[in-house]
Amino acid sequence: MKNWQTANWYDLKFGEIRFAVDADGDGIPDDDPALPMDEVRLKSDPNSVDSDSDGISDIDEIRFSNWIIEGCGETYGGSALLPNLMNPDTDGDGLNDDIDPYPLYPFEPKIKYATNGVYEIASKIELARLQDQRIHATVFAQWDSSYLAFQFKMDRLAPIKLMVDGNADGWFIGRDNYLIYLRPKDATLIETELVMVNCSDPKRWPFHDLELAKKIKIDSSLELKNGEYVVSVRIPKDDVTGIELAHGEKIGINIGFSLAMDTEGHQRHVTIFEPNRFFDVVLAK
Ligand SMILES: [Ca+2]
Ligand SMILES: [Ca+2]
Ligand SMILES: [Ca+2]
Ligand SMILES: [Ca+2]
Repeated sequence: MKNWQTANWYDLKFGEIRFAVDADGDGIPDDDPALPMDEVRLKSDPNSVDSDSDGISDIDEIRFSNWIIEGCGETYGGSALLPNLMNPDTDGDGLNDDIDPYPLYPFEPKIKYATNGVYEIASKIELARLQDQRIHATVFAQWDSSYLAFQFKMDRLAPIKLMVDGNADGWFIGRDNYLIYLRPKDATLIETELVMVNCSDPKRWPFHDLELAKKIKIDSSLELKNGEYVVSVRIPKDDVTGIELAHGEKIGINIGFSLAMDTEGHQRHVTIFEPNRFFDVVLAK
């Protein structure tokens, strides 16, 4: 392919070339309902490549999101944020889009170190929040030298799916991919299932590594406190799989609450972040 002529990339084998008016030449057409996006629907300025003058071009702002609300087994929960080309601080968290690491999520992608160990509930720091008509949940997270800990406070009992990509290098890369199901059995009993997705060797199939999962002990608990359900989970440090607990480590997470079945009887999860997408957080001291 390296000898392929550049012009050949544009040589369509099917379909037809369509011309659209793009006054500012930024790649977003002015107004063409036959195309997936245009400046009219985005409410952006057809004569400016950076409609809100925040330093990020319109075309780059569109790429903040994958534009999917209903994903594969997952639905974006709460009031999903889509790029707003006319607002320099799309998520309204005080950080302008050009310096905000996640312009569509109004929280800091950081997990703070727990000076007194992760058992100290009072020092748990809020990471994310889901305000959905189906569930209100707050996620806390912290770490110490032995554990990465998450806590979920919910107004109703719901099974939780927590995905952790230990090295934030991709779900189908490495042996660092933790799929943790937390299933409440009654008001104070929770069942934990760990699935290790081991993609360290492309020849192994299926990726689910039962032997590896057996070696890892995930602690979890469920309490009913002041009318809220509190699920706590601890993932032990593991240099082999990739849960290295140190300042500056990056970890990918995806969190969903199982609230309904789809038409084929599979559980669907309402997610805090965009469906089927990881949110990278940094361990910080
Ligand atoms: Ca344009
Ligand atoms: Ca902009
Ligand atoms: Ca912001
Ligand atoms: Ca990975």
